[in-house]
Amino acid sequence: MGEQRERTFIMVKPDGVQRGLVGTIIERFEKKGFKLVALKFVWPSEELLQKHYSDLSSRPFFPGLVKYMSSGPVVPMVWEGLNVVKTARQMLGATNPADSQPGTIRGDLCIQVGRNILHGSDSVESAKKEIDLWFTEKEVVGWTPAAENWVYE
Ligand code: IDP
Ligand code: MG
Repeated sequence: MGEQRERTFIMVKPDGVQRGLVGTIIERFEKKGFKLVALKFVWPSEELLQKHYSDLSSRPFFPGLVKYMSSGPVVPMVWEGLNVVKTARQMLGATNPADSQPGTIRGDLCIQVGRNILHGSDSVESAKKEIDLWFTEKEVVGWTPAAENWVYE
């Protein structure tokens, strides 16, 4: 059961919100069988995004990335389930949508790396950091879906 409680941080980026893709993106994770445990709608500050992307601060695209990410509201979420970090990354597709396989979220719904509509944690460790950065402990809700025994054997 403990393995099913792995968590990842997924965020619809400003272009995903502006293009009306919030529902579509949530639906992909819901239909897969993962459990939503936190969600909000916020217009993030540049300061928060600089922290979120601190690993990329030396990259030439960093200023543009922070500007893009702070250009409008985003939808940060926490999803829970067995191997959710790795599986969610596979569901997202490659960072550059030009390389994302058809059938992945990015592969189906976007075209350029600078407008790739959503974020997903790349490891269990970064998921923990990102969840703590975007949510308080109280905002992450533990619950048991009625269908849990039909998703897991
Ligand atoms: P990831 O989002 O798939 O984890 P990262 O390498 O962590 O990819 O990069 C974070 C975000 O920075 C990407 O999702 C994308 O929005 C942006 N990004 C990455 N590489 C480039 C680039 O070469 N040009 C513009 N934006 C980039
Ligand atoms: Mg990343």
